[in-house]
Amino acid sequence: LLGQKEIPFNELEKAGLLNKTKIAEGGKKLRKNWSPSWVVLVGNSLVFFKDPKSQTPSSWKPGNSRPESSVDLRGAKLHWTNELSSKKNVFKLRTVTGNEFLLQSETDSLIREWYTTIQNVIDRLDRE
Ligand code: I3P
Repeated sequence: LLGQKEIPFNELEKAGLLNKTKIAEGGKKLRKNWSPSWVVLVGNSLVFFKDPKSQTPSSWKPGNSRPESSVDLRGAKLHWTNELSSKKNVFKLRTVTGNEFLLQSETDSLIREWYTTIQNVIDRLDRE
């Protein structure tokens, strides 16, 4: 887990509010529980924060709050999905450890940006 003081500011690629649910842990299916999450893409990790109230992408700073969890993007897979949710604009993120998350936004352009940016990080890590 990324500690709150350990996030190097220069590696912060993207931050924003998405709807999130974890659907599997170590390959084992979990019950869905959608909730808004403040999502930060930093270095090789996607970091999730609770309580995104009054955050905006420009005002968020590392150290403001404590991460809820983080995901190592090395070897991860992204897939758009229409089958795993009744919501629109949903993609699945699967880690090498078999943790699966759905991420969603009502805003098409916003979720597409997240997909592309996360995929770029995964591709970069694949080339390393
Ligand atoms: C779930 C809840 C989720 C829904 C899920 C339901 O019910 O309505 O929002 O997922 O559908 O089971 P509950 O609150 O009783 O757990 P989506 O919004 O992503 O469709 P699912 O079981 O078909 O995944």
